Amino acid sequence: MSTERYNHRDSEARWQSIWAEQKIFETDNDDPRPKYYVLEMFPYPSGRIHMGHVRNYTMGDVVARYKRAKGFNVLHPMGWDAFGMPAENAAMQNKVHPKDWTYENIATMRDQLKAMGLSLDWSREFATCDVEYYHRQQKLFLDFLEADIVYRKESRVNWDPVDQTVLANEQVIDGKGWRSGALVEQRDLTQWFFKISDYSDDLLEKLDTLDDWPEKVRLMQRNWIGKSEGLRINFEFSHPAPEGFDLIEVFTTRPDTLFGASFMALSPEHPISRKIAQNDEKLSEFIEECRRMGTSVTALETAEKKGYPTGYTVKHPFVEGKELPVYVANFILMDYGTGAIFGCPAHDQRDLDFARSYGLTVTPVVLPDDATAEDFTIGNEAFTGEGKIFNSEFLDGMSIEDAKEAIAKRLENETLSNEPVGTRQVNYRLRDWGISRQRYWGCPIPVVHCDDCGVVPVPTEDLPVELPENITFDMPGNPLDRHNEWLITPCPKCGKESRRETDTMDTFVDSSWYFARFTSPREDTPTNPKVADAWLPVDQYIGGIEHAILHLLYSRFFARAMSKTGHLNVDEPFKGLFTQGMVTHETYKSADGSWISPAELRFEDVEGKRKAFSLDTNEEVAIGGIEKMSKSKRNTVDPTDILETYGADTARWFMLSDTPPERDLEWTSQGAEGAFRFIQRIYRLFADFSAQEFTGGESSSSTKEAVAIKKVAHKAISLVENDIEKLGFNRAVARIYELVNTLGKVKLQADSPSEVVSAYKEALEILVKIISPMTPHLGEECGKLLGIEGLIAETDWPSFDPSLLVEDTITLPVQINGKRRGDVDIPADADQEFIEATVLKLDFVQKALDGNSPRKLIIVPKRIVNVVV
Ligand code: ANZ
Ligand code: ZN
Repeated sequence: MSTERYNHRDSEARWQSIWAEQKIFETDNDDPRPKYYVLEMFPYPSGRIHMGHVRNYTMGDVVARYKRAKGFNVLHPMGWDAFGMPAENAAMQNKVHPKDWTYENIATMRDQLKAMGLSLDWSREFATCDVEYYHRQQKLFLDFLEADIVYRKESRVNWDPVDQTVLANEQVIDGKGWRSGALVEQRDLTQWFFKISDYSDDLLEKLDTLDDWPEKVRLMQRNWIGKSEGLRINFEFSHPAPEGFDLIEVFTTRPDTLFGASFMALSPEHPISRKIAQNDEKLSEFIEECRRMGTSVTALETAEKKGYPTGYTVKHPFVEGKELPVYVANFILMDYGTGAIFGCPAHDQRDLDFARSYGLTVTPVVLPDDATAEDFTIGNEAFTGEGKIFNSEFLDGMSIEDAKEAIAKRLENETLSNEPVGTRQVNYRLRDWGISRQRYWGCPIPVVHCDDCGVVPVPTEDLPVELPENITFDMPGNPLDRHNEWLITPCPKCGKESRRETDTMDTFVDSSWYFARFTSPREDTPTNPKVADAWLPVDQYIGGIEHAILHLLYSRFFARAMSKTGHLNVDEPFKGLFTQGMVTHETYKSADGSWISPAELRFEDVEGKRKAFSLDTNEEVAIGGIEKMSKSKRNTVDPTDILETYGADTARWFMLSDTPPERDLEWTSQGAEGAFRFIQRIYRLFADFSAQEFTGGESSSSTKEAVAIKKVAHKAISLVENDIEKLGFNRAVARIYELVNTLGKVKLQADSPSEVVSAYKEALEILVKIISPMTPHLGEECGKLLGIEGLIAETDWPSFDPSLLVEDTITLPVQINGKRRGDVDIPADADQEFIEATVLKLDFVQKALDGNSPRKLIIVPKRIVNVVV
């Protein structure tokens, strides 16, 4: 028998170049077969791929190869999300041009991905920093501008004084810049915005149609969009009122608590606050202090609730003579609702914290069902649950819902200064998307600023506005601002000297439409709408949960905006979404507390316990918890090392084995070795078979044996197919183990019956096809051993014979007087008489009968047998 080992080093590179030469993964847009678009979130070219990429792309590749084998025209492209700050940081630190840094990283990572044997259409590859790509993105921007989906407005921004850039709220952590760690300041800047809020309702409603998305992600998006239905209520100032203002308008989702109101609060940026501050220096100072604190949601939630009493009061709309003091408070946002609230401390935690600090009344107006009006008090926790309204005149006894409706009805019909007192309003938390970034390495916004004409779009025929290459990073700030040669340009309208916009676009813009560009990546226009519509939506999108909110929401918005401007005709870009778990690894810590990488350790069993020792000092090192692979904890494993030591198929196989794909997967070297051995085992099945000569024997049991082999193999097809369709890769792997184990037990010899030999060969032909999506190089190699013509990567998925899937025996539980005592195996087609006779012969039944005949014998076909004695 052959003892030849599978040599992944030779095999993998060889098959990769054959696939590439024959261009078998290049996809033709005109192919008439049904389409299937599978996409993994494209990587940021940070330098090298990590194990998370390996897991992500392996999953996508299994789907792509499987769907191809199932007869689909599969689109499976790859590209690079290549703009962004790390390239600029590298430029500043290492004096390398962001462009060179980026393209060098891309070259390295492309080679790494190619070594994984992914069935990608590399002919469609692009990077978002390619001029050809951002040229078309600029065209989209201009079309959005014309369609009124883009606008400029002055807005308060989080300003990172070190990185000299605007930060999104999510990039401000504890008041500091997420990257620089510098204390964030507030600035007013004129910024470009996409009107995503126009689509709030649609983005929310269509979530219900995305059945192939994880519910978790849909929920996160729902919360992010944050629809709330409420009431705007006008309160009238008592006299005196601030000059020019008679009313304060608030937005509330709890008008039912109106009788529990004990104060009013205005945002520091509210026009009334500013008006009052004109004559109140202390208030001015307070407003200034709030401004420094920042507007990020987290900053507001964690900061102490602070307020400034303006001295003004407003009248309660229902209670004669009741006046509510007006505060300016740091926890009221200007860009939500109306920037003003009425506070009801008993039923809102922030209001309660505020009321306790400022000694304001706390009157409960919702009574929990298990409390009595006499005993119910509010301590340090607001009551936000269900109950009946009390202490509220005409609302008393109502449910919260009914009270909301009653208040809305009353206030809608009253007026103050010719305005309705109450107006129903739906509010969304979702804000317009500020896309301006004061950075060099991004897509330039294609407009110029002319003193005479104002903002003038760059004409389409003058696109692209290319990034200048001769820039320097020796000063902080945006190099575009000081690049006069690039900056100064004639106004497209009047020809006068004007200045280019120096803001570039948020990199989330780049990743919001790349999936559409892949459908015709070399087109002069952003898309070829016909082609894009034929491919979209992406059938299966795979990526990390960290993109569950922004990236997916922005892409969904882009699909709508691109549809409105004629570039597409779909709303939802991703039909199926799958978010894979992370890759984790043990951590190791030396005595001095520093993290140690697994590559610097050797492991040994000491008295039955696994211990780690430093290769360097031989000292024992503590084995710590299993955590997400990260550079800081030094528990990463370099995919290149793995690919070299074990090969791509082993890495792929391990990534798919054991752990359900949505869960975190722990990478262990034992696991990798196990996968490696399994690959060898599969190879040996094929090598041994192909090395053997068969002389064609016969035996009486050969038909039975042959059918048994066929059954296991055909069942494996059906199960693996079903598992891959559901992305249950770990289950598919388990089925393949079973098949391989069964085949391993069949010992073929030269004179083995021909029937058995051919059944075995058929099983191997099946095996080679069902392992190939997961271990494609091994598949090709084994296919060759079997003498299969052509490439397995181009072979159809095997079809199973349904008659072979029928179970021939079934197991029935047997009860004695209603208690289960054992089982009986009977042929699936056995009749009542046969079952009765078989059951009565069972040992435990005979014992229970003790020589008597049963009083009754009940057979529920295919379910259960009960013997009554
Ligand atoms: C009175 C009230 C009583 C409220 C009560 C809540 C509980 P959502 O659901 O997120 O829309 N609010 C309104 N505008 C605000 C702003 N600009 N800054 C900070 N808070 C604001 O939340 C709506 C509730 O948040 C509103 O309902 C308002 O407080 C507050 F027992 O009004 B409520
Ligand atoms: Zn002009």
